[in-house]
Amino acid sequence: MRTRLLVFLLVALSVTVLAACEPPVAPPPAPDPTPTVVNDFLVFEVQANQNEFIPNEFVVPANQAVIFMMTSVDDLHTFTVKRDEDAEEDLFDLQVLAGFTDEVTYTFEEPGDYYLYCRFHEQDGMVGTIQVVEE
Ligand SMILES: [Cu+2]
Repeated sequence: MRTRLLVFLLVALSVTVLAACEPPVAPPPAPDPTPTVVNDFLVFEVQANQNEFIPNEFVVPANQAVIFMMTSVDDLHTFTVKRDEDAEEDLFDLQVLAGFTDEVTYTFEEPGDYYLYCRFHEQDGMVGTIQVVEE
């Protein structure tokens, strides 16, 4: 019984050591597209990488406070939203530096499709949709 515990501990220790030695070469895994609920906020994780939002489509209930938490992998990106593509004003504009994660909190009131874009890479197709649905 003692031996078994010792073997287990040794294996656990070597796995930990190996994990710590792994070089940080692999790109970070894509975020889970399913939002989580934290203190009545609906939290969406987003990744900005190679001029793409991952994911780039979101479904949000109206009148629900949401948090978009974006990690930028490779560049300065923004998570900027307007009522639609032709709207003059942004509803909000989150800027995230390469290697950082930041968040914005917003409550959409009117159902419909909202336009998501990156101010620096919209021309490169870095756009998306936030679909606000009835509660
Ligand atoms: Cu960008």
